[in-house]
Amino acid sequence: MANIGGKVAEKFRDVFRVPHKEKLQWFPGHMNRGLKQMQKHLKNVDCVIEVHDARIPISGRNPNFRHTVTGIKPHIFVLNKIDLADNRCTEMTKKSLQQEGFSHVLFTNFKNQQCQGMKGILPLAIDLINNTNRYNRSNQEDFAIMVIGVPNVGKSSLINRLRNKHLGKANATAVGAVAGITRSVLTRIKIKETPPVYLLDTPGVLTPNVPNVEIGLKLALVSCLQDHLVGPDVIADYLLYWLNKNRRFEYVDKLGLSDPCDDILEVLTLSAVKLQKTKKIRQHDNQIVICPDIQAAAQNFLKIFRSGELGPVCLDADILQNRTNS
Ligand SMILES: Nc1nc2c(ncn2[C@@H]2O[C@H](COP(=O)(O)OP(=O)(O)OP(=O)(O)O)[C@@H](O)[C@H]2O)c(=O)[nH]1
Ligand SMILES: [Mg+2]
Repeated sequence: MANIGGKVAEKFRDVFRVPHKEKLQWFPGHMNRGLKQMQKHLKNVDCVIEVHDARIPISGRNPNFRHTVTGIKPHIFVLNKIDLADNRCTEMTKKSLQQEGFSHVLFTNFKNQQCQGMKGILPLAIDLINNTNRYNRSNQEDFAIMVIGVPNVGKSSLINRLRNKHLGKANATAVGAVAGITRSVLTRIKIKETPPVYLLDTPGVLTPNVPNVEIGLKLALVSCLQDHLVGPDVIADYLLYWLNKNRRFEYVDKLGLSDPCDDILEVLTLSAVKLQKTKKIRQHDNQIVICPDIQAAAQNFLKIFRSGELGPVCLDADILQNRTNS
């Protein structure tokens, strides 16, 4: 037992083990189709904006983008949702991305109309396009920019925000809190009149070969994967593991617990009781018993994390530290 901030806690896990699941599956068919369509459209665009979640600046980016979609056209890397991300990692993130060859990196919050990073996107894109060879598009008066990234990172929000800002017009593409809202790659949306600028919305595309389970769990935790593909209870357990490992005990008060705890079943049971979330279960002898609703408690735990109530996070802080120290 260890004493942490006046609270007694058990020794926490060093490694996360996925219960019952050797391999997580997360590559729906529409993503493959999406990637192929994106490649096909590439010749009709002048610049690519890649959006990613600032809470996982390193993990989960699709390396296939590098080999297929980016690399030919000017590229802007946008790290979004900074309102939920730990800004102590910003400098390390910039340094690490520069080492990887990303020279145009912007940090954004599309929930905030005044966000400086958002204001910088279009001027930077126009500047990059004006300073590159547009080849087959040299005679085209309009600028076309493709917005790519893994699911649920804010690609459609970026398009809507820029359209609101530069054209004063309402949203033109659907936005939603679960992964996989945009399915079509053909949506060409005007966001500026002079010069005419069009943005191409695309479906979120994950890598089919996620190199390790932990990356998949981080993607799931920030909602780049739909919860049912991994299971809310497994994602909640990974969240508990990460919070304890990083000595982030805000969850203790938020869930109404008395102490930090590393046992997800215990945490979710206590939390379900506090929330008065119960469900009826029929037993072998046909008797109905009322039990704490573990899945509902898991969903609540994920919801408070995703809304930022447990504080800003960088799930890649350890990777960044290792990279920048080496
Ligand atoms: N907190 C926060 N939420 C954001 C931000 N930007 C977008 N969101 C939310 O993130 C969710 C996903 O946004 P979308 O714009 O639909 O993301 P997408 O990348 O187009 O998603 P898919 O089409 O499913 O691939 C929505 O609930 C948005 O309201 C941000 O900067 N901060
Ligand atoms: Mg979308």
